[in-house]
Amino acid sequence: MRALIIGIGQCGTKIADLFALVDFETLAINTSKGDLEYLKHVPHERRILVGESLTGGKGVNANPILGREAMKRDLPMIMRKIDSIAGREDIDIFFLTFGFGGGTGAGGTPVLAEALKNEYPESLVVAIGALPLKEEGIRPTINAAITIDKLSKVADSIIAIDNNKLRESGDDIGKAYERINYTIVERIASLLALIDIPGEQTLDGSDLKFVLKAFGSFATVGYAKDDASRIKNLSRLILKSFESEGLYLEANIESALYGLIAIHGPPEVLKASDIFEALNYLTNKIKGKQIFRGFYPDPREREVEIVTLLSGIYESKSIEDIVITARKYAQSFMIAKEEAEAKKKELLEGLPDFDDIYPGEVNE
Ligand SMILES: Nc1nc2c(ncn2[C@@H]2O[C@H](COP(=O)(O)OP(=O)(O)OP(=O)(O)O)[C@@H](O)[C@H]2O)c(=O)[nH]1
Ligand SMILES: [Mg+2]
Repeated sequence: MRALIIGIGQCGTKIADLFALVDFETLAINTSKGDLEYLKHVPHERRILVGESLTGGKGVNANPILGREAMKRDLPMIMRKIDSIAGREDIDIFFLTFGFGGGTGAGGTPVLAEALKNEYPESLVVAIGALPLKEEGIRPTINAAITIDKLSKVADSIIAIDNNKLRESGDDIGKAYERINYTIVERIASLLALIDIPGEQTLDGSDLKFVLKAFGSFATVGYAKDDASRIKNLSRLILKSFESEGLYLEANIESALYGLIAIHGPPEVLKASDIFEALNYLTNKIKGKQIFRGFYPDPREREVEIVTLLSGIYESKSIEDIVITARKYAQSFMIAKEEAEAKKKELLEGLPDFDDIYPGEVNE
């Protein structure tokens, strides 16, 4: 299984930087030169500045139209770079990481996603995006709603992470971002690490691709971990990985089509009866009634780690809140704009031109 992580914009490249730290193949794309320089782990030749002619390397200030244009202008160069990274060997999944609320990531990600789908029809394109905090105001919410709509038409799945969940931590914002970025990377990295390795019942790349090929609907990655000595019934820990704090997204898991679950830990704790109890419960709960599973008993382990993936989700309060707020705003904005235009016309109607009042001032 070969994955390429492509970070777009500041949030996205910070997440890609953490993936690079744990040895994933990465690429970082931004309109801000400074933000690219600030990265620590993505190799320098894998950092791409886009839209320099448009922005002078200074970012697009949450304007997704500029973000989109920057990506379009430099798309041939980016696609050549990706082609040189891919070489002859296929890339199974492109993970595009970004923040939904800014300009570079929100505007540029759908452009790149579409180009990748056209150029690499056998590969999956999975968007991993952070949803804006409510306090950030209306612009990030609108950027997010429109970007969700665009990605839902080109990406295979959208893994949305709700930043509003950060608030529950009480950390300062920088720390909270760092923590959530770390969490995303830990979950995806743990999941990918368990694909194509030996185990009791194993998951392979085609299982993961099957689950993530979900016509641009939402997906979420859950996680639970505990010390093996503390576990009385593993089924409880499995169910916990599907709960709200496990998932980082307010979503109705019953609306999911597919699930995937990977369990790693000491053999004496991975009891078949506990595992099947939880799996039967979950299989019946989700709409698509299919859960792929992998068990990886490892006598050297003292902890049990569970990574879950649910896809095909179409009921999510986090997403609905954003879409409804953006639509309401757009409607009232359009009405206000029409009113302003009508009022302006009414106010200025019947005014003469200068020539009507000052005739003959200029000799022709
Ligand atoms: N989870 C997480 N969210 C972030 C992080 N940084 C920014 N965000 C969110 O992402 C959105 C802003 O996106 P950025 O990535 O900063 O913007 P950008 O894509 O670089 O675009 P411009 O700065 O406008 O050029 C906001 O909604 C933030 O809440 C981060 O490190 N982690
Ligand atoms: Mg930026």
